[in-house]
Amino acid sequence: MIPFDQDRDCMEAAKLIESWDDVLVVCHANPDGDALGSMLGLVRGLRSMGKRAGWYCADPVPGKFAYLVENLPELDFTPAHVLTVDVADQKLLGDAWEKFGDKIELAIDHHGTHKPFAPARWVCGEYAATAEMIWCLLDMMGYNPQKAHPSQEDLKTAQCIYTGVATDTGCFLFQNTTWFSHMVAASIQRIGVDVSEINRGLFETKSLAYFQAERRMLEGMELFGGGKAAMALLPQSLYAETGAREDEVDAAVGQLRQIEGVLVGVSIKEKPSGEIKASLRTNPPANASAIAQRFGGGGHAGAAGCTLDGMDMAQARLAMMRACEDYLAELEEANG
Ligand SMILES: [Mn+2]
Repeated sequence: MIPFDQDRDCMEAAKLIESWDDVLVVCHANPDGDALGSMLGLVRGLRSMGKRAGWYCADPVPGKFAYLVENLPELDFTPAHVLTVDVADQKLLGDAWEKFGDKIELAIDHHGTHKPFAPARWVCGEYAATAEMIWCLLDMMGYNPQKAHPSQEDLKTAQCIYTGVATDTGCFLFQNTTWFSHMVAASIQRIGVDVSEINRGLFETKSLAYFQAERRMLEGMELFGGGKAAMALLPQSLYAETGAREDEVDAAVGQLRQIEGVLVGVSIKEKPSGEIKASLRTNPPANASAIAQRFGGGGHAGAAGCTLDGMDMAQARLAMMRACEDYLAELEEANG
């Protein structure tokens, strides 16, 4: 079942967790589908195996992911062991770092840019989603939902894992999608999870306010770098004036690289705190993470992000344009 010669790391992680009880699983702040799906899928799996397990995220679960957390209580015990899932850097933990940082024993993560903060780690950049690793881990620990009559709870666990894989692969469209992503999805569909219903909720249904925000975003979009890069600005006023939800608008950055000839799509977002964040989505051979790293950020080849410290929107726009143009020029040089 383990696809990337990681049997040992997976087994070590499984052994460690098997020896634990009263386990707390933590994901990163501002959680996405993979963070929540990995965390809640693991918690559900551990509970099915008779362990006391709870979860913590520094930020609330977005409404569109509410089904993942159904029937799962908030943390109602004092954890003895803590592990993190999908967390590439302790900075991303939010207040979970102050609350549980000294108790973290294990990190499971699929970010190639992972900055070690836990004493034990299973980190592998080959997996499209951390949820794929959790599916392997549960399998390794003897949790087998692929039985003939899965319980409602088994189906819920599988829904969590599917959500993680589907969101991090852009519904199996992104370049990070592997045969193993499809295999995990296939095994989940086989036990009876209605994936088309999940897909509709995650990828198709959008609020009317979102379409209004999208129209404004596209109106203000700029092409640069000889047509190889596209940028959109997402000021707080965009959310305030259209009523669109941040998580819906944030995902729109993916559209920029759909423009023919565009290798780098980037959005510059103003957070409520005034902090400026950039999200990058690239097509090969461009590497989003390589650009984000110039600003101390990181991520994956196709999707990455960074914070533009001490800049306002206008400064961030210029700095990011310059970084993208420099990067594209270097890329052109390297590829002849
Ligand atoms: Mn992830």
